[in-house]
Amino acid sequence: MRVVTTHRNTDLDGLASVVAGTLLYPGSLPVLSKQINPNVKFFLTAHKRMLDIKTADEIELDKIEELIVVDTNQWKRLDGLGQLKDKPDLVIHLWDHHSTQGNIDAQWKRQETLGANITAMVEEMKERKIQISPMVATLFLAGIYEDTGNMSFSSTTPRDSYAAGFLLECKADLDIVASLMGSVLYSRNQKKILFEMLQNVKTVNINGYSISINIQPIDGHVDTLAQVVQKYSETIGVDAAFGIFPQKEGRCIVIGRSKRDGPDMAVIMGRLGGGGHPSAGSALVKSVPPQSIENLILDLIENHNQSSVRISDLMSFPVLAVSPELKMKALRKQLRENGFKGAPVIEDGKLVGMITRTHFKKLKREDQWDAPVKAFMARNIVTIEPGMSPMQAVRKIITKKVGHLPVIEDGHVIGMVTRSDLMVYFYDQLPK
Ligand SMILES: [Mn+2]
Repeated sequence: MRVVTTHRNTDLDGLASVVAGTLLYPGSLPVLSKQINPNVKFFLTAHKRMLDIKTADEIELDKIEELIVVDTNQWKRLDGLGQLKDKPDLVIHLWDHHSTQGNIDAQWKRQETLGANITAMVEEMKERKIQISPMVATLFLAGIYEDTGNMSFSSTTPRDSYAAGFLLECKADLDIVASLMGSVLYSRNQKKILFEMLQNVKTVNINGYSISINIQPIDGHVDTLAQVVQKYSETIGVDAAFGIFPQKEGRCIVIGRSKRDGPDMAVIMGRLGGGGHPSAGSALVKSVPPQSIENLILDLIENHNQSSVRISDLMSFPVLAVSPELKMKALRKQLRENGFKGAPVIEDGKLVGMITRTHFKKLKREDQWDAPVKAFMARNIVTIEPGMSPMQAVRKIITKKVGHLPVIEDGHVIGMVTRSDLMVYFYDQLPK
């Protein structure tokens, strides 16, 4: 017997990959976990007799000779099939898009870092000219959209987009995809937990990230806590949100969500024994008190060496700092001589304003060039720390409507980042 299966808490990418598995491996039996996400449940209910899917307890495990695992590479994420781990001469094929190493030893595998796992399988079906029906194309497209956040997560690759285009050619129905995406249905239990979490919000600031960790004991079964944490994170608007959910047996479910430039969830959850993607991850932690898990997470964020670019890499320094009493005439000369566009204004070691060449437009009469800098400088100064990310700087520039961000460390201006610096970084070009 040939079985194709995926991870518990099955999402649309997981279901799509299982269905693709049945098409790529003819005669294989699709087996799903009993724990499936509400939108997967919704899809399966709507398409009842079209997909004949079993759970592990409905089949005879010792008859399985070939196992096709999709969208995960970890035994513990398979529901009811873990005992196959030690079955001799079981043939395993693996399709996965997670960047973290797993423990499923496959004879054949295709593991590539993609936005969605189904992307690689769609490519293979296209290559082999396997017919994709509109219904199946719709499910596949929903899988890609869900795992890539409608193509907006930074994990999205060009291949995900090409696969989505191909699925539209196969007549995927965007109305159904949209209703699957929009219909996150919260159960009473989920709402109750979300409500309790929102009543106990605390946030901390680490390395320029706003972080919220919420410990919320749960009793009995709760549908997809990941959706609760997602909603929590969106509602309070932090760079990263964690839910630690202690259960009765001394176990904690830990779920994390991170913005695109936030802390790497794959790394953090990996250290907790779980896994995930840069923006989403989870772990099941046994016999560690929730408070210790919280401290561990804070430690990991604090000490994790960011491999990505930080403001300290982009900023220009040294900066030309000027006194508020400096005459505008002298300032103009100094800026011109040093090739600077602006300068922080410092009084008694304190940053009191910003003066830039754009402020020169405010000067209407010639004698105003004899006035001091403080008469024209901007007083709403928005600063940034050297450890912050370029995207955090962009957000400040947009929301606070400034063009220059003095970089502050230990109360001192150590550099300057401008809108132009950021445009060069993101697009390799200056703004027009
Ligand atoms: Mn996936």
